[in-house]
Amino acid sequence: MEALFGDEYEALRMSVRALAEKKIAPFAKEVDENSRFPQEAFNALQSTDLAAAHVDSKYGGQGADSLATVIIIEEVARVCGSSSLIPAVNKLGSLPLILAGNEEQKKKYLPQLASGKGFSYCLSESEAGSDAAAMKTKAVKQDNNWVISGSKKWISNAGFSDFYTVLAQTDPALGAKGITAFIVEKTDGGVSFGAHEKKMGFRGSPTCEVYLDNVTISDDRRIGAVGSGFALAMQTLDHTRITIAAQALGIAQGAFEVATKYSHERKQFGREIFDFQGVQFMLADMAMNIAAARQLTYSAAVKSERGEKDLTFFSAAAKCFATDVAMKVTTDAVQVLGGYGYVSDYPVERMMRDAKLTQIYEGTNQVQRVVMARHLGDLN
Ligand code: COS
Repeated sequence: MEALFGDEYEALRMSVRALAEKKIAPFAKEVDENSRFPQEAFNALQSTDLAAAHVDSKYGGQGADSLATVIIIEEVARVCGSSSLIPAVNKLGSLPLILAGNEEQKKKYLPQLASGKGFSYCLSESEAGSDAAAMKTKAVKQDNNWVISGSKKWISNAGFSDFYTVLAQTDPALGAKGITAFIVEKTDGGVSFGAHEKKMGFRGSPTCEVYLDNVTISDDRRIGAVGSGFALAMQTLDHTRITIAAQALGIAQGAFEVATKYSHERKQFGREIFDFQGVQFMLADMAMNIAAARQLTYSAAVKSERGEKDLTFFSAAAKCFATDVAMKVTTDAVQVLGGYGYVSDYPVERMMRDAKLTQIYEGTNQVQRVVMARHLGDLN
């Protein structure tokens, strides 16, 4: 961990923080209120190569490692959860290609991703959420083509992204072993999008259904072997659940800072409310839990980078722990601010709404516990 966590990561944190405070934070409230895409954040991240920093420099990206990507997402989430989904979704959508795509596919898509075209991930369906292998979307081989039909639900940045990794059944009789991954482009015939979901939080990030109506693509859009898609989807989540932990960490950090500052400004009974032990204990607990979540998240990121055998356990643990911490911290931050916390003059109510989603997506925290329990044997 020490070897990987050097000064350059702190320098990266400071530069992303400065960018986020100057170019992203000023729009966070209005983006949330109007449920609009955070275009200013996208412009700021794209112009500094942070929107898809994980893309290898060979393909025009920054080649940010897992820990650097976590720090980028954390710092953006500290001021705006919705904006932090830009780098997080780009990594999630493109990771199957990075892990299992061939060189031609990488040369075709990764430079476009680095140059600002988004990449989304299409796994979930209306009847296949936690039970992802129960998906009904199917891909049928016709000569050298695949015809994909079905629909995918709760797809982050749908409509904004140009590219979609779509998981589809290619042999329903085989269950999880009959699923294959494909790259679908927004402009492919038969691709369309549903209305934006009206969400509790993360309102700046479009979430829509993706409809696939006999989308016909050639076999060179298949990622990896036929039937390898479910394992690839799970392997992808092993790496990207850490980015959700990072997002949660950033949201919690942002709420903690607002609550601490407020506790020194707000006076009741003739003194700062910080002077009351009841408030001090809440802030101390927030700081303690954030520090613990950060250690777990960064260790999981290092394990992701090194491909260590207990990654599956650690990524689920980091996601589960950090997102539960974010929910608790943001709820307590609202409590510290009292009536002011409950209205949108301060950002903590938005942060509390955003935190809730982190406990649900990329696998509910109940699924994370299932994953951890199945991988206890990987621990040293
Ligand atoms: N890495 C590589 N391969 C994996 C894997 C991993 N982490 N997890 C599973 N696989 C492969 C294995 O090959 C396994 O086959 P074997 O039995 O031969 O080992 C196959 O996939 C099926 O795995 P499993 O039997 O564990 O699948 P389940 O249907 O029981 O599903 C859970 C397990 C619940 C953990 C999985 O469906 C899941 O993570 N669900 C949540 C999905 C999710 O996160 N959705 C959010 C939307 S994505 S943003």
